[in-house]
Amino acid sequence: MKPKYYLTTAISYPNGVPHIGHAYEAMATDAIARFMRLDGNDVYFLTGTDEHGIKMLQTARGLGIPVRELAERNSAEFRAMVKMLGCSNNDFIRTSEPRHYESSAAIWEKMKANGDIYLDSYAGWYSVRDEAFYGEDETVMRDDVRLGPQGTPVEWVEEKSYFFRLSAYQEKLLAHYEANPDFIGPAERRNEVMNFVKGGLKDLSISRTTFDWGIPVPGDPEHVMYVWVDALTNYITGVGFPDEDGEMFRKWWPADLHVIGKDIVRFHTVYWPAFLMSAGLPLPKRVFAHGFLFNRGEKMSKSLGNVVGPKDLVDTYGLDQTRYFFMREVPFGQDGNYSHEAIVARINADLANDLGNLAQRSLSMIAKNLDGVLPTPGAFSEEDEAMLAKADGMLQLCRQAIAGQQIHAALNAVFGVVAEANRYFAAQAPWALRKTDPARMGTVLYVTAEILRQVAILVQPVMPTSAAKLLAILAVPEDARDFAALGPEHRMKAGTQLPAPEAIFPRYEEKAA
Ligand code: ME8
Repeated sequence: MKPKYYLTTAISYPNGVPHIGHAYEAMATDAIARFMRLDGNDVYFLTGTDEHGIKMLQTARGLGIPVRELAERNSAEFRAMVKMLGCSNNDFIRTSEPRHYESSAAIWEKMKANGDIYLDSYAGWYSVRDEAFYGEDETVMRDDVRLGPQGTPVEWVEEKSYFFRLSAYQEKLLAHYEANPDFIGPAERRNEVMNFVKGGLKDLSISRTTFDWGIPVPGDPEHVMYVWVDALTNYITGVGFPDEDGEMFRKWWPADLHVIGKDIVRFHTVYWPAFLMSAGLPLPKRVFAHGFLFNRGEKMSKSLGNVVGPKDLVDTYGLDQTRYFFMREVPFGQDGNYSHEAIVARINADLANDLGNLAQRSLSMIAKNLDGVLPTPGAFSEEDEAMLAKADGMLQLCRQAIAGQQIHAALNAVFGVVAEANRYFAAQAPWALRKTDPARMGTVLYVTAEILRQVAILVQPVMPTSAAKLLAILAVPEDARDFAALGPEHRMKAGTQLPAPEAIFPRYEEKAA
């Protein structure tokens, strides 16, 4: 039986079309999902859209269309985006689906049955952009506008509301963070959350009565649930809740990993675990917050006019190139920048020069000089052994990196070996051995091909299409492309006929003005 691994992205608000931040999270989570699958896990990967709440309603009003239509239209855009990005998600959940209404009502009932929900009235600050309640002490005045901690405007809200007894979970949450040091990553985020919780938790308003775009509160349809109660619940709806005894739920819950952005850490590491504790359900094993992406250092926003759509990037640079750039360039968990220059530099230096040329030069030598037949290596020299050992060592480094969601570190390990292999190839100079020592030339080409094989297997999670092409020209059978095929026991078979090599990673050439 394979171990199971359930991971999710945040579900996006479809109040607009997807932007690079959304694409980034989807690509990264997909890379982790693919890595875990190739490493022998049974993986379930969920993404989707978060369709309720006042933000959606206000946007629809502004556009003069029914909110359902806005949700329909933009949810389809998100679905198309994850497909366009080559994501391997198993499901795409929409919070407007009947299964989710049923699930949200069920978790509400459980929290209520546990004595954690009571009726009162709320008076306080609310940020529509963040869909979040803030304490007055968390807000500041700037130019006559009151702003919340994320810099978004807040408004005064006063209405009848159900509350969740969050205050009762302060000690339990702290105990959970202490006992499970890996629950929140990266470490800075964990510290922030622990300080926030140590500062004291107030009960949380969890229903609204001034609009009706949401899931009705069971038994009191005058109220709709606060959008975050229903949003977070998507993670259990997606695996069959409320059918707790069902195969889906028993197999997949608790989630192994929630991938989210740093702006929604509090919801995922304070509210969500408290709701689950209250409902008597197991907690996710880990929540990892990535950073924000900025276009040349500026925060992306429609008003700044510097939003580049995910599709523009993919059309301009290619899908695998785009995925590679973001995964390699931005340490996962930190903020990052992107620009045309930075993307082109990565494509040309890492992909076209380092990996592409190594493949092209070595495989075309096999094609030209050996009729495309992988040569039988002679005895390995010290340099050969050292090079092969580095290639064999990549999996361990990648596993360590991915265990902590350090996707960039996994790529660094692999591309470090590619750089090493280029130095090896240049130093061994197989082209010079062609006349003087053809057997030695064969050994060098064999070693290089074997390194390419392992590199190609390990870059599949980030560049699935290009890796498949590289594996095809190395004649690696489709059933020998997972991580079980890495390492010395699975070396390439000498005598294999390789197909004609083709260039895998073209250089990016600037279009003439
Ligand atoms: O927060 N760079 O939805 P959302 C990187 N519906 N990541 C970014 C980003 C940027 N510039 N902008 C946004 C929500 N994100 C809720 C989530 S989950 C139960 C409910 C990330 O559409 C953001 O951090 O505003 C979040 O993880 C995701 O995109 C969706 O953001």
